[in-house]
Amino acid sequence: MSDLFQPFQLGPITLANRLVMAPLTRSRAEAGNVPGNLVVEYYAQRAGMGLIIAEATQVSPTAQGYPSTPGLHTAEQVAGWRKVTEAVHAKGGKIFVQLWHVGRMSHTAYQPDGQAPVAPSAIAAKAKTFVAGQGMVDCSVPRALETAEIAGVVNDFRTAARNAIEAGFDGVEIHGAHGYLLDAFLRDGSNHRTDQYGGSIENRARFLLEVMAAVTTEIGADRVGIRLSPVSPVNDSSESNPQPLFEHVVRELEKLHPVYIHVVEGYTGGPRDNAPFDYEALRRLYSGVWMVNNGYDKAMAEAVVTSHHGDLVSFGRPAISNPDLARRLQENAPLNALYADVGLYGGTGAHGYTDYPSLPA
Ligand code: 8OZ
Repeated sequence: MSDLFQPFQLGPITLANRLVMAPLTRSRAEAGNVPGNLVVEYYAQRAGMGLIIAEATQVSPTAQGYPSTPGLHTAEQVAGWRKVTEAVHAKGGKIFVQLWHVGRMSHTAYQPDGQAPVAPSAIAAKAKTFVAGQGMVDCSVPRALETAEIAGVVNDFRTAARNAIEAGFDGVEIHGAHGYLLDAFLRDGSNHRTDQYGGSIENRARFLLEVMAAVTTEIGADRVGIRLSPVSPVNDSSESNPQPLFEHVVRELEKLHPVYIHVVEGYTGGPRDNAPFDYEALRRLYSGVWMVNNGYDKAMAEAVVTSHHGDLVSFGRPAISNPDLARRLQENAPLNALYADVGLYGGTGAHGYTDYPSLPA
């Protein structure tokens, strides 16, 4: 049996195996962006994964950009998530939550008082989101965060991380990928600032590193991970020179030492070789746990763990369609395909969410 199905020590917690459910936006939160019983059932069904990373969860009201995404900034949201973590723990699973601020990947319809979303610079993402009653719409033109406002956003991440621990999560993953606020600050395509948060690589990385410093101080570095997507162009992300940028980020993360770094290799949900990038060079800069993602199957996962190019492997779409993915991989059982009639994010009910079959016991 390969190491893939052996226990793995992640900081203070022991994972049953090295298989991770990637964070996946599913838009099933109820009124007040509170996760309800359907969300409890969905995550409990998937507790056989060594680690679940619950879907991107907003740290504040301005952090939202899509319908029915959950939050961790109200007491009701904390109470809703507590039911999720209790159900996963009761089945022997472990669960982190991904904390995000969408930045410019938003629309005035989601913002308090219909204000403009916030971003490093007032440059609209050439991307779309979904607004009820309007369908797919262009992201709104954002306004640039004032320098003096940044500490407040850092504090929102700190508070949400504290709330996550209160809700019973084993830890948090900071969303530093996919063109959302922290990633948009990293990249020269979206960050045209002239203050200490723009210009040089050091300046563009400052906000993300301040968030990581605040959150690791608040709940302990061994309960904090981070996700990066060095060359993924999703959500209109662009960067003229990603290799030195991400090498700087990882070198600085080595000092803060979060419990893992989670890297999306290539184009999220698409080709792994869309742009040249030396992931091994990044990995060599980090002495902690390295989690890899994007298009892995069992053979690729075994190879990456055996060769020590990765410690943990996260799965997205297969974890949606297979509640018992870890068992199926271990037993070489066939995997369910995604249902053709429901989108990945669409729908409000159980279909395409909690109604994928498990193997008989
Ligand atoms: C797809 C739709 C909405 C959000 C990401 C959180 O890309 C997301 C997301 C993906 O990280």
